Amino acid sequence: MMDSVSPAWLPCGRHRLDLSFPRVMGILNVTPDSFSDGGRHNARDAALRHAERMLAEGAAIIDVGGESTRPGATPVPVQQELDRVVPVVEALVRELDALVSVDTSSPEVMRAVTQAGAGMLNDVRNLRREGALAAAATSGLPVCLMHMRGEPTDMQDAPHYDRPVEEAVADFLAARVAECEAAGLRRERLLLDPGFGFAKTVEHNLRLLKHLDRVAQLGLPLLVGLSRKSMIGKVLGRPVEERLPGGLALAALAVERGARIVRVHDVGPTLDAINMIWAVLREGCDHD
Ligand code: 7PJ
Repeated sequence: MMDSVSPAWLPCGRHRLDLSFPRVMGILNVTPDSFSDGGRHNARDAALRHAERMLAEGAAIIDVGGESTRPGATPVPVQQELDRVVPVVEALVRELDALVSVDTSSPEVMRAVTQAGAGMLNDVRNLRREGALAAAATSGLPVCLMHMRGEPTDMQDAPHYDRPVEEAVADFLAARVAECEAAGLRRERLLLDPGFGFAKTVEHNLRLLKHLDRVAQLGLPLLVGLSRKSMIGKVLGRPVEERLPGGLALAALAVERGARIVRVHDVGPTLDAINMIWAVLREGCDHD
């Protein structure tokens, strides 16, 4: 299972990302409630400082998001998303030389952040928005395709799968990869994400993680986002600020099941957890 991922090096604009071992993607939300310590300039500086801290803790990628995709959230107008995201991407690239991923579904934002020096696109709507496939194809950047049904506004309305969720997710992603390839996106540029918490019940999420190897079998690098999610809250009865231990357990399990990028809020503790797990998984491999 550990060697099913290819290739080891993912070209990401001016950066190359080594995926021969698991990496951490640090979450940088630039929605107004994220760094609400004053005016716009302060918010930008606070975002930069936070990114700097995550990079110092070992994040390989900074994932910038200007649209809340929490269950029930409504989409933001494109101009607002551009105003939030583009200056932060520019600053991260210029001042920190960071490998920046952008969490967006909008083709306008994809084009603008590509210009601004982003190295990866991350779309929770798997390029379903009008024009997104074409924008992603022209960007030349790697793209993370995440499984979600419906929209954040309605995705948690009694999600149901006729087949086991991991089968449904794996088949959906396989079909989406084929559609992306037909639109000119090379397979080598795609990453997959089962979309924990998106159009899924707690039981779906637990089952999906248990059988994550089913999605890993598709042979593309696997990204997972589990950090602070409500499945941890529901199983452990913890509020969002007390979900780190549960999140570390899930991150470690995801890596054991084949994940290569773990998208988290708490970079340092997550790296300790996955590096420790990795040392065990790797044991003996160098001498085989
Ligand atoms: C995910 C994401 C995820 C990917 C969000 C949150 C909600 N992108 N963006 N995977 N989640 N690829 O962080 O709780 O799971 S926003």
